[in-house]
Amino acid sequence: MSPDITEPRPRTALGPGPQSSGRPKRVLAAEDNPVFQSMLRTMLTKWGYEAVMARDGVEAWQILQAPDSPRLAILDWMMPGMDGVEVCRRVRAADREPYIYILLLTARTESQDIVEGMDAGADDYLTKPFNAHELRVRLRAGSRILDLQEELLVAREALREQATHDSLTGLLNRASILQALQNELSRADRESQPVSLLMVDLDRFKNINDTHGHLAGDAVLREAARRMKSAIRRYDAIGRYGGEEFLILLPGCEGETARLQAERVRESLAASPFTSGADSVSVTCSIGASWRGRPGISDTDSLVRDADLALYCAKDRGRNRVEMAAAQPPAAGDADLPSLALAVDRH
Ligand code: GH3
Ligand code: MG
Ligand code: MG
Ligand code: MG
Repeated sequence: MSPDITEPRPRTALGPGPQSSGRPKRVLAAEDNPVFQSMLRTMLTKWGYEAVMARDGVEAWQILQAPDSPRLAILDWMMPGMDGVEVCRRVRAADREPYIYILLLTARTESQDIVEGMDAGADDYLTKPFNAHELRVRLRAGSRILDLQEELLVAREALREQATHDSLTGLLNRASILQALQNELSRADRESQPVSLLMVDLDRFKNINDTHGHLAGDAVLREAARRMKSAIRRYDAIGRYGGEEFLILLPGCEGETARLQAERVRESLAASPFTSGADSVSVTCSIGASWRGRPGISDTDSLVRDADLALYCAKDRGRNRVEMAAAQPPAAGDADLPSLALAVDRH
């Protein structure tokens, strides 16, 4: 049953003041009339909000465009420069996240006016002169909606993270790293830049599982992911391609630069043993690198296939090493040849 909002009520009945992550919630109050302005400021502060005041619509719109603007706004309808309804329209047209909850204050009581205000995107309205308790409970209702929306955004972000990342290592998952490669190739086309791809496979990883158990194997995968991630540049991308296989994208790299980068990744694992409790395990990896020059014709599939072939050679030649595939020739007619192939540079 809803409480009678016109009745005075003890302060404690409304619980603690409105907070957002430990700070008082900020409320924008846009009002041109100095008497209403100071009333609003006093009430908001008393109710535990942080009041952010605007004297007209232009100022309100400026405040609401800032990235960290208040998410609750009380807008007077009639204001010089830009009225509250226009501010509403602009906020909704900007369609920003997180949502801004707008309460319109109006002296108008005609239902067609109310419809116009709500149509412009207001969430609620109060007619002047308004009852303080009513404003207070309506702000609380708005605040609850914003809290719910924040929970939804957090849940959506968690789902996105789950769908795009590998749960064991926290790296991009297979679909995402392949998508990143696809995006990078399109960008490289536009900017006429080379791209390299490393396929990394841990050496004799089955032995690690067999000797130390699967949990230790999992810990090795996590630590290997962490080390490789620290070994690459900020704008490179790394993902888990399969069990103990990883893909690393190196935008802007070709030939020797890619090989040096691959050596750095290899070294990051081989440099020191992995320790877990009393156990100490030496972990190495083999890396196959493919690259596309500028202009290049190779697509995602051919780069992956070529890196895979080069990786196979690295395994064949003793593991804990890097092998480069030759760059694909730029001639369009050669695109389908399984060429690449087999030309693996010796280092
Ligand atoms: P190579 O040097 O030729 O790559 O030998 P390898 O033992 O690393 O290769 P193989 O393909 O024979 O074995 C890979 C092993 O990785 C087998 C599989 O059980 C293990 N593996 C795959 N995913 C996971 C995982 O998520 N956790 C653990 N602990 N092991 C995994
Ligand atoms: Mg006014
Ligand atoms: Mg493997
Ligand atoms: Mg392996």
